[in-house]
Amino acid sequence: MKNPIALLTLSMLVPVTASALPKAPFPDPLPFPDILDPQPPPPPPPGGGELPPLYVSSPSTGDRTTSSVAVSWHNSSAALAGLALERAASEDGPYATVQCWQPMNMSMDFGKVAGAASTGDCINAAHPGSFVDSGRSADALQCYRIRVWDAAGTQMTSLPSCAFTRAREPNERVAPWQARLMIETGDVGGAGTDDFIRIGLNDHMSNIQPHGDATWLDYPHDDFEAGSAFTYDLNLIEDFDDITKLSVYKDGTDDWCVSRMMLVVDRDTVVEQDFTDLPDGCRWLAGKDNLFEISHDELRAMDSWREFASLPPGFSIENSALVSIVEGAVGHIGYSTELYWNGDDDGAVIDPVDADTLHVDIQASASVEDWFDPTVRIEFDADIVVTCEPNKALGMFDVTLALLPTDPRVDAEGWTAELGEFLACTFEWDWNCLEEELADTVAANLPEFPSGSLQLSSCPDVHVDEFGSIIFSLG
Ligand SMILES: [Ca+2]
Ligand SMILES: [Ca+2]
Ligand SMILES: [Ca+2]
Repeated sequence: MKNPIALLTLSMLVPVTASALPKAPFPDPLPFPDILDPQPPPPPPPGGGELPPLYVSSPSTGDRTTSSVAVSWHNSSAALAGLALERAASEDGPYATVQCWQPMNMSMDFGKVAGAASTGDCINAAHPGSFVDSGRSADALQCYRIRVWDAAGTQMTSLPSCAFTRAREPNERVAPWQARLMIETGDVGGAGTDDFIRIGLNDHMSNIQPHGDATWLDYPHDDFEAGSAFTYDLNLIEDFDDITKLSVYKDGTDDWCVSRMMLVVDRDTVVEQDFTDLPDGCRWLAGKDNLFEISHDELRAMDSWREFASLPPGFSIENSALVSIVEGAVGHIGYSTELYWNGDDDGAVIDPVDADTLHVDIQASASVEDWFDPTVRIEFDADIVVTCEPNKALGMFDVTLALLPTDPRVDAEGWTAELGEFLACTFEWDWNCLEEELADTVAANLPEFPSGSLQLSSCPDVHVDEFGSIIFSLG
């Protein structure tokens, strides 16, 4: 197993502050349909005739605090007599009215509207299209839907949208600098798999906030073989408390049995699962039962979760940790591109260039239909950029560190033109465009780590050593 970071730590000196980390800019591929995105109102009928009759569309959730959620919606139907915003503690309800709007000039008979709010509770005005729902509990799911009715008493109810209120105030939040998952595969017959595995740190459905923080796992070796264990770097998340669900999803038909897993965030173990007491000594993900989840409430009830304390990265980031991050990022991208790891010759090598530059050299393979799979080389230099600003309130310095790739380049081992021709670029008359896209995608996704903000008592000297590790020293 790879030792992530540093032999020495700054744990007594360096609290990690809450700060936003950039998120991966590429969309995560989801095997589930995104069916519940808030929708704009339907277009007016052709020819500019009458407005469509009563309609309703899902609300969307916006800013979240520890006690409120901003909700907005569309509805401008001419048939609308009243509109209610409803809330529940889960998607399935039961829903209760938060607020409703009923302009006086809309005549209607409330007696006909079963379940609608009473006349007295509605505001005598047109609905505003948005509402900040306050007085909520922290770190709790809030689900919203819209109910509308017309003057004849016809009602419609939208699909729900949900959001977790924030768990902590902004100055108390933790923006993790590292998230890793150790996975051990069971040792019984057929326990290993060659399927893709996706680890989710929150929901995969787009109507829930937060959602979509997930990583496809693939390193340049045969992953998830029986009896093996490996630690995977996961894509980072902006806010530790946005880990609202831990899921393990298997995409494919090769059954898999997991014996242990452990989620480690900022060097602190937050979730441990041991399935060795089960009949096969492991938990099967097989057939349609291909998803294992630990819910928000289960996570929050764990002692290891409640006792989470982020530890800083320490005095160095070892070369092996940097290589692991790069290989994890390429494996994740591989799920949605033609890039993949093929055998022991593939992988990443990171070498020093000078005191503040690393050279990254990735060898992977590309799958090409009806052809052989060429080897693909991706290379770039990564400049280490350090900022250090005084934090007067704390009498400390806010320090950030980023790896900025320069001049990424890709070569498909002598078969550049053929690779382009066989892949997506044919119609753009640019046989290299897939390669350029790959290089940009890889480069854009690598410098995520370590880019959190640290607080130090002085500005550090940061340099690359002869082994291609990053060393911090306090002046
Ligand atoms: Ca299997
Ligand atoms: Ca495998
Ligand atoms: Ca692999």
